[in-house]
Amino acid sequence: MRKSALFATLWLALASGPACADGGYRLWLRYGATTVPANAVVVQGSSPMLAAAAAELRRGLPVGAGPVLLANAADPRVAALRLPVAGLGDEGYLVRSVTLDGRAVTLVTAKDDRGILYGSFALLRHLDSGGSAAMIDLSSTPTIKLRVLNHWDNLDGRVERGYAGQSIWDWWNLPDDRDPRYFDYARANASIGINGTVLNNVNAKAESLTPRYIAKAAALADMFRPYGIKVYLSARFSAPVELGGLTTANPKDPKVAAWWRAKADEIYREIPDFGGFLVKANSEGQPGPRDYGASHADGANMLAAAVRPHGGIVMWRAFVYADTDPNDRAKQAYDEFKPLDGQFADNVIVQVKNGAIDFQPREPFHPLFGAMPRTPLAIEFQITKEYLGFASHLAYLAPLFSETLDADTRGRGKQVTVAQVVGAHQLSAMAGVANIGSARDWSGTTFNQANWYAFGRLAWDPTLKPETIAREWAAQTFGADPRIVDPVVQMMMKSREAVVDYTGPLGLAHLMATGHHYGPGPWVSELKRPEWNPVYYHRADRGGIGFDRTRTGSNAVAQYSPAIAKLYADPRTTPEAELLWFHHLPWTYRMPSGATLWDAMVAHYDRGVATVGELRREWDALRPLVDDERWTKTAAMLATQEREAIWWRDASLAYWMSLNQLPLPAGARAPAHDLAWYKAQSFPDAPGNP
Ligand code: GCV
Repeated sequence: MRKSALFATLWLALASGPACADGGYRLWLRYGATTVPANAVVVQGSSPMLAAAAAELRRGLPVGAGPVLLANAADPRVAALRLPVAGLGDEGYLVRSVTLDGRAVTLVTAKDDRGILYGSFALLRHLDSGGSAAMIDLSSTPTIKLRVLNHWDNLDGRVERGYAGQSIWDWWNLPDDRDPRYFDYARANASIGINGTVLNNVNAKAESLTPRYIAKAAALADMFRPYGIKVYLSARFSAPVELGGLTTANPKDPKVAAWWRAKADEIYREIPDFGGFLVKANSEGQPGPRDYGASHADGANMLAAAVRPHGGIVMWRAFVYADTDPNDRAKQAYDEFKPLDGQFADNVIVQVKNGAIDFQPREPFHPLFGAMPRTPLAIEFQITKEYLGFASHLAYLAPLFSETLDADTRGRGKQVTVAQVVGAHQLSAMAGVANIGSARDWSGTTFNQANWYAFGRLAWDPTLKPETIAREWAAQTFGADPRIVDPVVQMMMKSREAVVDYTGPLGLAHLMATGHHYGPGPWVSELKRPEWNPVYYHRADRGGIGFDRTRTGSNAVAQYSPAIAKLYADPRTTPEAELLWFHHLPWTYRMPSGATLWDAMVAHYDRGVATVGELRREWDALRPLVDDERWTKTAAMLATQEREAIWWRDASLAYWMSLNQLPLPAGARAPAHDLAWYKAQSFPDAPGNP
């Protein structure tokens, strides 16, 4: 057997079978116990980042592997090989099997140290997902510049919409306690190309900008730096009043601007490569420039001026809506931001959620994508599953992410995808609301780790296919054995659609219970702000269901390009999956299948529940191939999911039937309880509440 084939076989054997238990702590970086000798990895040059890359290879390369050479593309020996490195951009890498001085070597090269770091992880990913050790040829450059996690972590340790324990930042004991977990966090993020992290909640406390907290953030920044990860902070707009004793936070007041400049200088003295600020302003009670009659651009530009001398940026969120605005909530961000196109400083990026409401299991892409050509737009996804079953439902989110990234913003014939809009500017970013917490397995269960992984991989390359990502994640997480990888990928690929089916099919959205957003509450109608009530979104009554966003309704369709607006204006050309997002239709409306809308809805609810039953059976069959700890926890999670999928279906159907007075289609099971029973369920202690 050739050395390379022997090496691959040995690697597969070590990586397959029930891997030793660690409660999921090692994520997808589950290297074997034996490390290669130090001289199996040779580094040309020296820097903390190169040292981190080499250490990772020594930790992760399979026994017998090597030699691996890490060297800059400008190194004379590398240059002499005349490799195709000219096209590599910042952070891009080339990993090649080459012959150097008569010896076979795996070369990891790039134009910068970051590229070498990412190339090293790419090599490990390749080998760990069953790739051959012979004739390696990997090359990639990221298309999105800033690939950033947003932690909604509060300074008291709670995580808003976090379902995996407390915050991983032990704020109290920082900066002294440099928990090794921070180092593993950095490794995991670097392995998927994430290069920034916002440490604190967008519902920010001004205290995070005090010297005490800046020192804590600086300690984290020191640990993350060798892994290419910059630290950012969410900034509370009223901090000049709360911390600086000023009487105003008006962005047009020179004293306010001076306060922020001094604050930025102070931060950069402690964290020289500080990334900048993330701001949630005039949204859900947060302060902002609108409090002073100034625009979002005025507010963002004032902060941008403060960080500009240091090379920092401002990520300014477009997630704004107000109960004082009688317009459709889905239209409000566009109405507020579109007129500001071209008015933002060039170190501001406007951060837009994937859809116009709020991280629902399915939303059409946000109409701002494609509508602000002169402004860099970051896309924000939620990795934590506030509306998709918290940590206890299996919902693989790459299909959701890709659905938005691949959406055409122009309409037939002139395709410009959301991903292309996001990547169109020098400053480009993708943000993901983290699902990371103090839980031993970081994300609540093993399958939730896949969403963190998928976010990073898609931020690096938005054209990657969800199935490809699932396959590489499954192989690294469970071993590159097709007996487990194939069924796991199959489970993942149908999981998100199942959640859509049992929570809100055919374009329904925002049907969850109050506050914690856990479980069904489509009947909720008594909350103070109209747009906090599910009835606002589904508008169901005796006659029909759905939100009319066409010309006869809110006309939100007009915010899309003319070709897309035309498609959405007609229920016959609206994608079935988004039907009730755009149209209010009679329960008896005939679907293309010939079924009535009501019968089709019931079929979706039933399909969702049935799919979760399949997931359980498929996981049961994998018991011999997964270590007990991870298998048992996932089995328990799937049992919860099945019970709750039935709850969602039954509660929703009981409520719809109370309105439409229609019988269930033949063969459909009646809800287990009456509507009053479902309405009486209460979970004030559900996790993740702010
Ligand atoms: C951080 C939703 C969530 C809030 C979150 C908000 C946001 O409304 O429920 O918890 O606040 O989005 O994205 O700012």
